[in-house]
Amino acid sequence: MGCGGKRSGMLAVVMLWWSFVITTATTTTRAAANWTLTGGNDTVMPVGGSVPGGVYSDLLAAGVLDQGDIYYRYNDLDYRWVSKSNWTYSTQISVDSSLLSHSRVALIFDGLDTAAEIVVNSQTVGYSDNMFVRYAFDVKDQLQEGDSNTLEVKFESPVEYATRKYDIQAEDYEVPPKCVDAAFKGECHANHIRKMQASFSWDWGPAFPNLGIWKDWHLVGWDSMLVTDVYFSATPTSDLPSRPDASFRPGWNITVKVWCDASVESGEVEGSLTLSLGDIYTVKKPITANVENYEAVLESNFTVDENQVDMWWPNEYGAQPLYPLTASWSDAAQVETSTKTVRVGFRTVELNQDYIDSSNTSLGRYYRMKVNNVVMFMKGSNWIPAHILPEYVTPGYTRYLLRMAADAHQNCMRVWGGGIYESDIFYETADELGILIWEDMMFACSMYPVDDAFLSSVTAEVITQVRRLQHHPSILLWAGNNENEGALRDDWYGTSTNFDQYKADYIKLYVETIRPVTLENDDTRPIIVSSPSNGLESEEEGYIAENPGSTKYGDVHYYNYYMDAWKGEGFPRARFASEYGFQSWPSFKSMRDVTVEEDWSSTSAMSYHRQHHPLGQEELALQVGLHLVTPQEDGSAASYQHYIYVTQIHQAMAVKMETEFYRRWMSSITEDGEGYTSGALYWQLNDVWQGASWASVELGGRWKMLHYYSKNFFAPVITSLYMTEEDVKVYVVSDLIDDIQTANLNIELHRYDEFEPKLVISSDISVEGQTASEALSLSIWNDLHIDTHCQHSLYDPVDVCFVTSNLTVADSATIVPDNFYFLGKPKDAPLVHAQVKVNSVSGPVVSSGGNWTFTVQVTSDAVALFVWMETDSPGYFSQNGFIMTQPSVDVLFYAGQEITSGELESSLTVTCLTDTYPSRSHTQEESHDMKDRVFHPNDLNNVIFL
Ligand code: BMA
Repeated sequence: MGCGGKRSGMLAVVMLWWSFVITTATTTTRAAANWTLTGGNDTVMPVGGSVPGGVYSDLLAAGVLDQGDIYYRYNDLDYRWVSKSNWTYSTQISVDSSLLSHSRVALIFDGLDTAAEIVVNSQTVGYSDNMFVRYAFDVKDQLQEGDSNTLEVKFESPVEYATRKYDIQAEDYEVPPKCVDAAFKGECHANHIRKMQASFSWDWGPAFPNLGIWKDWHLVGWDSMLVTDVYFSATPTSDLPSRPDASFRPGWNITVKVWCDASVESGEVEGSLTLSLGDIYTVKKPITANVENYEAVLESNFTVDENQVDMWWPNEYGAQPLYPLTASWSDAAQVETSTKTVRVGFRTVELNQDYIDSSNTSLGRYYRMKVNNVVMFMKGSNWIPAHILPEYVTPGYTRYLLRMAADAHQNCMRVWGGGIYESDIFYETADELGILIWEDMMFACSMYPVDDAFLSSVTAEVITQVRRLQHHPSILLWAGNNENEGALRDDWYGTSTNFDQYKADYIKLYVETIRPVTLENDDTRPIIVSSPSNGLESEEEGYIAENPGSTKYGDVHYYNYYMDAWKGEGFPRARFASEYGFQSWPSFKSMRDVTVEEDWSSTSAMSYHRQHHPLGQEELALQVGLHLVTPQEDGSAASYQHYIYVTQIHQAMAVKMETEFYRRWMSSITEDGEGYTSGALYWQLNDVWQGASWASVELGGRWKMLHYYSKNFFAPVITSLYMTEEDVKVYVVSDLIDDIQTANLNIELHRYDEFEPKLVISSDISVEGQTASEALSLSIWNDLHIDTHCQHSLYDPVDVCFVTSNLTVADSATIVPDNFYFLGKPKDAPLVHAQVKVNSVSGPVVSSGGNWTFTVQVTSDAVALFVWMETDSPGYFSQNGFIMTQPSVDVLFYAGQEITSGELESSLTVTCLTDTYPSRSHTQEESHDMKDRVFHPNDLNNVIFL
């Protein structure tokens, strides 16, 4: 049936909330849609419901959850009953004759979380079983004219649904894991429900198995076709140079596909497609669309000439110009029009997996990203959901987190497979900031069922998401899952007894379902089966490689909580490090909001409750104790703050050393083929709650020390130091395309007990672009002369001194952050108890963009380690957690809200490492150990005995 079958001239839309979608509409009755939430297995009176929204936030707003914030103390456990109950969202809607006059009327949900029966005027119109699918239910026959149409979405408890599905599956064979580790305090069988896997708990987050109408909904009547998604492919008409060049503006061959929802199930639909790309190209052409299963895809090819558009570049490689692409479908009579606008960018992406040496394949393959034909080192982090309840995530918060990543020089972010396909605003912001998105499909750390119903739900999910996201220039690649190849090969869940079955299932799901469905809808970017994997090598080995953690192929996830990370050596020389990290606790300011005094210690029941990583507290204590004096805790807020502070130091330092290691291996390779590391994405950028985790930014946006450090270790040019047996190696790593002809490298040898450096080694160097190279190798005895400079009657010379590095680039705007390296361990060092304070706060300087910047002058009377400032005011500092080798340092504070310098000053606190040492009031007799004694500079010897 063509569009001649339509009966009325206008398209009626009751709900229309697609971003950038304009559809000729006759009615909009969203205001009338007041939702009611009922359920709780009949224990709860009906309350107001929010759409989009979720059951936890609605029950909280209604006062049913009466113990306050969902994250307060043990509320995650106390509120768990919510997820074990069934709930119904219902509303009454008014429908007019014009809506019903259309040939198709559908109730469209952009997202239902998760298992629900959809009922219109007491008649079931369909079911949902996947949080990531866009559902369209035909409702023309069920609706009636007037304002008393009832719409009900009846959700089954996700916990019970998953258990039910697990039980059915287990009658055949079990699909593990049966349950999360007890340390997660979570719910079982998340792998049997297509919903945010982490909502059942994770090793960094609580279980809040939400349910509700989590995205927008629309009631739409139409007679021809609705534009749902727009595909964009751009291939340059000439070879791209291998260096970024803003003046190079090639021509592009463009393919646009427009996916439409048709009003008819099959047949031909007449109409016209109008496409416009900014003011560069417009076309309107008549089309006969072929409809199958209510869908049509319209294709158009055209060319953009040279010098018409600028290329899109990742962060710090160039600009991110975006062009509006509008697709409109009009029926033949030109009365019904559906339009969608997306923003596109002109760039190419490639995951290069060439053999390192085709004449010696045993060296393995590259795993490097080429964007616009330029090989780029990927610097970034892993993204988890911004809150355990998606309805609490504002566009502003999403933007903020991405901006903080871009500010810290990140050009890549992995959307991890246990969360959600992110919001439109997330990808739009990534497009604007030049952050390349490594997009996992939402499967993580599990085996998955492969029955027909499951596979067809996954197919619908992949279609929904790939079509929604395809046009974003920021998306770098698709990855089928998180860690499931490794889980199977290394038998994480006892699958080895039935390995062939699980392997066959794995191939069915990722290789035979997800991959082809993805490629059918997006042939413009790479898809890898698993993340991590050995890439092509995994494929050649039948998808489950013998050693998926190989350093010669693909990407690697590496965690080791027993190593001495501060040495800066011993990490895998991987091709691509897509996950690695260490834990810490969020600030006291964050913890204070959700705890009470009795919780304030590392060994409290609350600390164990919020430490979901098995043995996490013990490993954290071990890691802290490797390098730092473990603060004594006495249950006071002050000692708890010291504990938090040292965990953040440990994390910042360990991740810094590991990241620098990966960067140092960017351009060299061992004889065995290890090296040529092409990316470092630390785990993890953000947090879902206030608990122990690997995050660099706390829930709410406060920076942990790691985030400050990341701004330095991800800088385009860095110096990086590490020590072999007797030599300090000084590397310079540059991501810049161009060489730096002249730079001055200064290495200083410092004692912990005096400001003046003992030795300065200065050297003029040149820095090769996109290269990591050893600039200096300094023998600690013969070059640094630590035997003379670092003498101390009680100490080993390596413990008395540390080294700083500084690189000044002549004639360039390139600012290279200063760096440092401890020859020994701070816990063994003769630290002076420094008096560090905020001397003054001046400003603000208000920029034209309305940014408020203050200058904070920090002073110290001795060398101070890990100088850490905190304030209640939103904002962040230009540096924090730094080493003071001078009596005074100016630090900028970028305020997130309007404040006075006085207000800022009075809220500022500053801590340095020796503040966490046992108090000076301890006498020698009181101390169990001489090492507990701390002296003030005025004290005898001016040292701390450790
Ligand atoms: C990896 C991730 C997550 C996890 C993290 C820290 O396994 O993929 O599953 O949170 O390590 O353990």
